Amino acid sequence: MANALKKEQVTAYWNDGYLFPLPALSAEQAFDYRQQLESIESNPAYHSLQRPLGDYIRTHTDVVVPMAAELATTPAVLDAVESIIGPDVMIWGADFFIKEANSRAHVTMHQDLTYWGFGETSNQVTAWIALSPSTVESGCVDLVKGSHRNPILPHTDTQAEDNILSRGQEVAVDVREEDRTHVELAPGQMSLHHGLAIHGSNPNTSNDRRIGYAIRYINPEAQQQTPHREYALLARGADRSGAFIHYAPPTSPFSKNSIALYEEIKEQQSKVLMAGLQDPS
Ligand SMILES: O=C(O)CCC(=O)C(=O)O
Repeated sequence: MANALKKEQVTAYWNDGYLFPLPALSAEQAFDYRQQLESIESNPAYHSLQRPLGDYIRTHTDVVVPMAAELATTPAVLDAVESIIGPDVMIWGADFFIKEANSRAHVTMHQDLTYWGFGETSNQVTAWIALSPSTVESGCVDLVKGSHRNPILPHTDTQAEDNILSRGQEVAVDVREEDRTHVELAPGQMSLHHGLAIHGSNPNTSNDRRIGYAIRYINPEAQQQTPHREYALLARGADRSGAFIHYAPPTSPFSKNSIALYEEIKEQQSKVLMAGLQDPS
């Protein structure tokens, strides 16, 4: 494994709940993926799909867009992920977090595992790959060191307009400014974070878009605690759990079959992701 983590890096991940910066792509590859993404965004043919294009870009993009599945199965990324969760690696989610230049879009501080239905497991890790400069100015991800040692903490649903999260969830604890580690990344670099690590991000005050691709990797030991069906793309190794329905990467953008699969996955996952949604009023 050319990009396997060193022992000290693995130790740092488990101590801090995150690790960065790590190499994922060359700057040229990152630029090429950005261009592929932006050509999809600007293609009029993809603006009359069943859902607004932004929905497909925001979550489970690997189900409907070949370049998103290719990026999520990049060997250098999987090598680092394998160092954390072992040789059997599945993709459970793959989400673009895009903040337009000089926009108010932000992400409130939260723990990912709160609404995933897997409990407080360490059989997961998120790789966040930068496709544009991710800096304090552009609203990089901020993580709280050691916060992954917490259980799942209470969250409130803000559903605020400029919050990119599905329900605007926010952890109900005060996070001091000095406790935020700014995860600055150059295009092609990535960070890894644990699903219990508290994190969020501020608005983008730069003149460029901030584009990050967050891939949720799990291993077959991750056990869904609610009765809905779970889907995953097997990226490496094997899954003998029998608990997941495996899907293949798409071969063309937004094919009829991949859109149907997308709807099925969204319907099943929304049963847990949106469970107990609070009315903010
Ligand atoms: O991209 C961001 O600003 C937030 C990302 C995030 O919340 C995540 O990867 O879980």
